[in-house]
Amino acid sequence: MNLFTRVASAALLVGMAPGVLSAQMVGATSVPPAPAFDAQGEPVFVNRADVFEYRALDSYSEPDFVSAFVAAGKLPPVAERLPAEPLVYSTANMPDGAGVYGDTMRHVIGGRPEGWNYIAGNSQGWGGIDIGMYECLTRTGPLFMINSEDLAPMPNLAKGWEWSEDGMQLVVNLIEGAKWSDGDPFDADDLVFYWDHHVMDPEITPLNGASQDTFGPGTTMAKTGEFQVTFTFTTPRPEAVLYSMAYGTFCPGPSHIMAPLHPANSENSYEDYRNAFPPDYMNFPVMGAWVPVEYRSDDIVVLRRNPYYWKVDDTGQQLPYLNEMHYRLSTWADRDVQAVAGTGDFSNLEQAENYVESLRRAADADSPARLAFGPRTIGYSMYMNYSANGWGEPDERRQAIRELNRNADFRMGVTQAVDRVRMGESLVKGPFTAQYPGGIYAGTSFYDEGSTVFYPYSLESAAAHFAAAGLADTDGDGFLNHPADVLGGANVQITLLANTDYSTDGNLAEGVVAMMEEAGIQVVLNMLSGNDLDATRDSGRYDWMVRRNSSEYITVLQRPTDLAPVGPQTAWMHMANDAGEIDLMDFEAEMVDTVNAFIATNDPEERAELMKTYQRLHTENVYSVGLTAYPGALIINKRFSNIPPGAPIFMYNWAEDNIIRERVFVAADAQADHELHPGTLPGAPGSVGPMMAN
Ligand code: BQZ
Ligand code: CA
Repeated sequence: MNLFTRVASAALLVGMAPGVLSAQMVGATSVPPAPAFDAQGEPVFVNRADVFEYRALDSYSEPDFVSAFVAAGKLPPVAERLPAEPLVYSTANMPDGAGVYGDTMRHVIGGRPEGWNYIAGNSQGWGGIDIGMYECLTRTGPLFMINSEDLAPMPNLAKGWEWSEDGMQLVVNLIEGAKWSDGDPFDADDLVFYWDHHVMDPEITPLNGASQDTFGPGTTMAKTGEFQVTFTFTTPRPEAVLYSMAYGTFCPGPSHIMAPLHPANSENSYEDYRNAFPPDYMNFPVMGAWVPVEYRSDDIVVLRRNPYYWKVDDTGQQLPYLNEMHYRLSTWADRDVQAVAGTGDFSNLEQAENYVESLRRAADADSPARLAFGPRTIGYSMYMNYSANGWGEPDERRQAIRELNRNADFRMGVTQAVDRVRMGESLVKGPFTAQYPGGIYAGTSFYDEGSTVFYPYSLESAAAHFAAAGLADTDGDGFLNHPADVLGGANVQITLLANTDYSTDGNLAEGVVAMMEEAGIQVVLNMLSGNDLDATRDSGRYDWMVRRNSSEYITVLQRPTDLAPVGPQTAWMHMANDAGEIDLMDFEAEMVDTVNAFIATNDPEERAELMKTYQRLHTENVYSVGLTAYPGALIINKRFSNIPPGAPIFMYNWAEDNIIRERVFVAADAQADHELHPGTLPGAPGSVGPMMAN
């Protein structure tokens, strides 16, 4: 019996049949309207082909200092370093036209590199470092500026693709003749190594979590040419899968360096392999525009331009324009501070507590940085661990909580104990935050208000639902107890996992603790740093988790497999046990069917209808407890050119992808000498530091 049949509601709302409610219970209402907040700056909408195409140019050029390496015989001429038909960016589509070489973008990040083995699950510390190093088959970050009638993933390492007549196969043609940053050829073998020994290897979870289910249950991939692979699906033409071939889930590694160290080809354990390229292993071969040449622990990662980068502008200049990339290893809050102060160059202003101060500083006429708010796409939810059949070997206490999490009345009590107005105002006052019930965000293309069920804040109703869930404060200490036959009738005690790298996550988690205490539920905080949090989450060692949501609730098309437990290892809050069994609740099974149907269809109307069904299932059953949603702002130093107007900090991907950094430049008269290794290029894989021309 799901929540739906128990909850009476204003019938006008979503046409639900009124259910049975006890006197004190308060039923569903419509979502309170969010305060109006207009994004600053609108994108200039174009078609994908207006941005770039693949073709041969008559001649190519490179920075003068790179020509010195060619003259010294250390590098082949630029034409030989490029593919036959490089990716050619149209300068007409560049906001400030063709760029000039030089200068650096100084990022500040709050994560820390574990190593360069991205496809075996190493984190590089986020903040754009992985986005710039590991390029993927398709690209979706820049889709924020693509006309809706042309909306589909952009080509990238995959220059084109075609569906078989029956739609069961997809032939993907790779760029031909491109090279890794150490000169080794990029080809289909790199994709086979990634797919066979990472996506399909149950012992390995690539960073951003690609598994076979990411590409559709039962999907296979085979090499069908030196620069061609063919996917075979179990349902016809799942075009959404092309989004999964973008950043995060299909960004192959350099198999010539990695395959010999994989457990399949060596005595290495999986742990040895995962850690085979530690952060001080320099010049790790990449397809990205910049290569790591220096690493100082807790200080900085420095990258230099990749001399084999396979993209040019239509005047023939090999990209990138910027010679160097910095990632200062600090905190996320410091990223905001340094960006507005001008000692850093870039920030996604996403911690609402920093808005007022950042706005004040940026409003200054001589502020070094531009600050522009985008759409309300930063949002937080609380997720409950629903796995009650053994995932992560829970002890008796954890098991009791997981069973409570699966109780519809318990979830209803929790969500109605959350005062979302107070939650938002605890971060920042003003028109920023909206009351967010969970699921797809208001204002995004698949959102439907009529399908969104909102349960208003009511401690009285929460208490009634907790009572209906069998909880009572039997020892009178103010906290609800389990029934006598569960844990000896002890107090309910819940651990709440949250990310200590962001003050926002901590503030929201503390808000949950305080509001649950008011409702008589004891919650204990477990604050962990990003890398440790991910490991704890993926091993199931938590009861509840505060999470900043990703693109699945904004664009839906990016990461739809994150919307429901469609596979045994795809939903962080509901994983299968060691036997591979996943104990879905009825409404979860309905959500899974809805998401799979969404992935399997290309019909816009069908997709819209399926997402209405999904949104109703998610919100009426309280699949997650939405907390708050608010707009982010992009802060970029004013010396940079070619920043696309209206670039959101997060939509299909983060702004580090969206602004197309390989096209960004600094005009000659605005260049600052921030380069730490001027005149150098990345050296051989594993060698220390950058290479000099002579
Ligand atoms: C942006 C982003 C670029 C990951 C990360 C970090 C990890 C999560 C998420 C964001 C950081 C910045 O987000 O907060 O503004 O620069 O890196 O990747 O939160 O802990 O696992 O999903 O992207
Ligand atoms: Ca008690």
